[in-house]
Amino acid sequence: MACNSSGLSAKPRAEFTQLACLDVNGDERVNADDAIDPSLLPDFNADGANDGDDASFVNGIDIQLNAAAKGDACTEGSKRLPEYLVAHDFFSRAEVSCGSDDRAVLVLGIAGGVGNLQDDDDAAGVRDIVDALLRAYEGEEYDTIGIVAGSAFYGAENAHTAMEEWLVNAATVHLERFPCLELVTVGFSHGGVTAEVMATRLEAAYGDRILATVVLDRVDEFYNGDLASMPATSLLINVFQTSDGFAGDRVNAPNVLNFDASGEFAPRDGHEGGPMEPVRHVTLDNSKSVRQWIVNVVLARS
Ligand SMILES: [Ca+2]
Ligand SMILES: [Ca+2]
Repeated sequence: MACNSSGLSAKPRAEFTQLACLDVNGDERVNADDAIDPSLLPDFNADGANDGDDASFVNGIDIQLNAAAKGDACTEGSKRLPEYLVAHDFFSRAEVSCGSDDRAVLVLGIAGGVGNLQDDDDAAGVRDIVDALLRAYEGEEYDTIGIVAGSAFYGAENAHTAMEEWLVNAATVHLERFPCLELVTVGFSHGGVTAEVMATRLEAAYGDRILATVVLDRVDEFYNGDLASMPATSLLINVFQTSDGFAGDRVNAPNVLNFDASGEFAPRDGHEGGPMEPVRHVTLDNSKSVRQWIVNVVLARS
C-alpha cells in the first residue's frame, strides 16, 4: 500500500499525522506555540499549502506530552506511527463547498486500538464503515470529508484525554469553517467512548448538526479519559453484542437507538476473512450486515 493511501475507496489519499510530532518546538506540549510557523505542520486540508488553515487544528489545543512515552518517535529517521488521517481524493482538497443548495458531511471514525494507520489492516473495520457512509452520502450528492483516528494520542500525558481534546477541536474547526457541514461520528470499543465524549462536548454549539453518533461495543475498561460524558440530545446509535466478555450494553435514554447485533454474523478472522460466525467483540466492526444496517439507519436520518 502506498504510503499516502487512506485505505478508503471513497477517498483514496490521506494526510497522515503522528500527533505527538506536532510539538515542533520540542517543549513537550502541543499548542499554539507549535503553529507559529505553519510550514512545519501537516497539510491537514490537502490544499497544497501549509498555512493558517492548517494551524487552526493546533491553535485550539494545549496537550501535555510525556517525554518518556513520546520517546524518539519523532526524531529524524525513526519509524512514524500516525494515529490520525484526513482522507481526500487524488486531486482535491479535504474541504467541502457550502453554496445555497449544498449539503455536506464529515464522517469521522475512531478505532479501538491503532498502531499505525499507514497499515491498512489497522482500524480496518472502522475504515470500512466510514467508507460505506462516505459512499452512501456521495450517492446522495453530499460533499464529504473523511477522518480516521485511533482513540489514543500516543506520547501524551493522558493519551485518551488528549485524543478527546484533539478530535473535539478538529471537528469544531471543520464545523466552523464550513457552515453547511454536518457530522457523523463512528466509534468502536474504546473509540466508542471517545465518540460519546465528542458528541457531548459538541452538542451545545452544534447539536443540530450532529446527524448521528454511532457506537459499536463501547468498552471503558482501561480507558483513562472522560467516562462521565453521554450525549443528551443528539442521536446516539448504540450497536452492541453480548456473546463475549468485551461487550457493549443497552443504553436506555430518549436519544439512544439500540441495536443488539448478537444475532449478526462476521468473518471469523475479522477483516482477514474466514468462515462466517456470530459476531464477537473483535469482529463486530467487520460485519457486513451490521455495516449495512448502520448506513441505512444513518442515511435515513439525513
Ligand atoms: Ca510545543
Ligand atoms: Ca493546507
